[in-house]
Amino acid sequence: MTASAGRHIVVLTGAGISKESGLSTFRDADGIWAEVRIEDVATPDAFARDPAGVHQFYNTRRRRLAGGDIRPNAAHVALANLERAWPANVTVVTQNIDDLHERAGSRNLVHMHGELLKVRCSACGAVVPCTDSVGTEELCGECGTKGAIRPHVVWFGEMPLELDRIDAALDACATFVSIGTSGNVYPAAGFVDRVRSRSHVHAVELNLEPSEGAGRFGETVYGPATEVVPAFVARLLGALG
Ligand code: BJW
Repeated sequence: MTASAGRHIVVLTGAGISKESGLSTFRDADGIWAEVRIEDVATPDAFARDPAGVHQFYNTRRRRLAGGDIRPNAAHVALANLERAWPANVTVVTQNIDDLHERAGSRNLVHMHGELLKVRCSACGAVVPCTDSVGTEELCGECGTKGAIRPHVVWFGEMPLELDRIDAALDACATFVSIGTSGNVYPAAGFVDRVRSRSHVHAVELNLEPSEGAGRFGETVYGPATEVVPAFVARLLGALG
């Protein structure tokens, strides 16, 4: 089965889609988890134990993302074009905390693991833009609390964001496309099972190599995102006639 006009599409993206923009993945041999331990930087306990160390980890990545050398690639652009041209909803659900989808032009976008270019106050919940380093003594501009500013990201053990919106999009889609994710992290890794429970949904994996859940997809295409994603989008839009 292939996607047809008038039917909603959900695209789940992971770190692999931003790899060719110069951002590291997590679980590849040269990935982030080969350099730092999850327990040291990506859990609430890590932040409670060593806020300065966790801030440093995100400050470095934030400054690089905001620095101007990292740009959306052909895969991000292709998805933005799909959203503009497809005659039904295209929802991009990204696990990535970079802003490359929005910079490419995607608008119907969910950042389920948060955003690197924002910080949040643990005291009042305010979420504010941030392109620079953050320290442990930072004052919240909204409530004035000192030392409660944290990265606006979802760590292990925390609830991903906008799950209701994601659930609604998954329940309404006719096509589910998973791009550049290893399928290791839940709940995102379970989205394919959720859509497959509706037998008419076409599930597609576009990745450099088969993911953990590759056998659960009805169609798989392997190669770099900058090649396979534009080709897949061209095929979808070409079928519109
Ligand atoms: C290319 C490419 C190219 C490379 N082109 N492709 C036991 C069983 C089941 C679940 C759990 C469990 N114990 C704990 C859990 C839950 C836990 C979890 O899943 N743990 C697993 C490790 C087992 N999950 C959570 O805690 C989540 N919250 C949660 O579950 O809440 C409770 C809940 C209950 C009920 C309903 C819903 C929720 C929170 C997870 C938070 C993840 N956070 C991170 C860090 C974010 C901030 C930061 O960036 O620092 O998110 S971890 C990290 O992994 C990051 C990513 O978004 C996430 C996924 O990684 P991704 O994107 O898949 O990257 P990689 O590196 O793994 O894969 C890259 C892929 O790209 C590879 O396949 C490459 O081949 C490919 N590739 N180059 C195309 N050029």
